[in-house]
Amino acid sequence: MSRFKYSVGPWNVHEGADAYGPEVRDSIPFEEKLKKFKEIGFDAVQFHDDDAVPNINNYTEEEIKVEAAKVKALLDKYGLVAEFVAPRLWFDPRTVDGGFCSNSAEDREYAMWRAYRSIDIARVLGCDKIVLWLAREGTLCYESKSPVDNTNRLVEAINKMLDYDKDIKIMIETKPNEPIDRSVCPTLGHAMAISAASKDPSRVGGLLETAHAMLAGLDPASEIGFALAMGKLWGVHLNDQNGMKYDQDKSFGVENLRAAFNQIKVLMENGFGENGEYIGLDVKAMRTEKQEGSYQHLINSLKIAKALEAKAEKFDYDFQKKCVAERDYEKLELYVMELLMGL
Ligand code: GLO
Ligand code: MG
Repeated sequence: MSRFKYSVGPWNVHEGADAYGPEVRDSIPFEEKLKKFKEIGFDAVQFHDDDAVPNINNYTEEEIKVEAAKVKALLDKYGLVAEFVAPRLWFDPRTVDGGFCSNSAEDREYAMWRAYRSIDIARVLGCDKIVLWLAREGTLCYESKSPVDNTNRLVEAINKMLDYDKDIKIMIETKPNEPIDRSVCPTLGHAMAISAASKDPSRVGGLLETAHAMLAGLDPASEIGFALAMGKLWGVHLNDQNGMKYDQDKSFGVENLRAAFNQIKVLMENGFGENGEYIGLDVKAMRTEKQEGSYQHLINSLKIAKALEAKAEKFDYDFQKKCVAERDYEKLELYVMELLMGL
């Protein structure tokens, strides 16, 4: 029995296209995905605004709420809830130079429109969390934008969102690069500073994704611990990553098992989930996977996460204290390895 509740996004079951090649699997209808998510053992679903309301640009504000209500009915039908809604500010031609930090005032306004619509959709779906994954906020050509303006524009956009809805909470999902070169908000330390600079720090927190921490050259469990210490870790995207290269979104724990164990352990030690937080698994299937394997990476990630919960449950804190008292960290390290290897 897991102590955590797990969440997933519809984009985590995908057709396998990458920057160098087209789709290799068929699309699976949204409702079918929901049904399967529940069967596999997920409790909640994550949304982009246009996952909930496809072709969002073609609808009026009222129509968007009507469309979102249909999705809410589907969630109810399968006993699922919505965890968050994230404005997708990286697809539309108006977000080509960023959203909130775009050099074009008109495009910044469009980004705010998407942010407000995401809040409306979240409300209809029955959740109060908005995720900002700031995909294109930063620079490709360094001299094209001022880092000071970028930061101020981000704070300004967040303040407007906080004003728009007095109960909404914003989680910044940090990432140092990809698709942007130099991101405006690369680490959770940056997210915490943006939170402190906002008009209501109590409603601005962070979401840590394993792969994103590794891309920044940081240890994911330590990033998680840092935000937990601030009381501002409201979501995680657990996955894995083999070194500092393109964002891989590999199944949780498959590359760095000990680091994965320590992510689960720090979440458990600090009561993550007790205020309704979910563990999101932001994982993608390998492109080699066949149609039948469209969900295998999710099944694997859940299995590994739960197995690591059981390992963390077994962790001998008395032994750890003894090793610390004797300052025998070699002994402690071997103990951890034996625990993980089942020796
Ligand atoms: C990409 C991000 C992305 C976000 C999602 C929700 O690197 O991890 O998958 O998590 O868009 O905001
Ligand atoms: Mg993510």
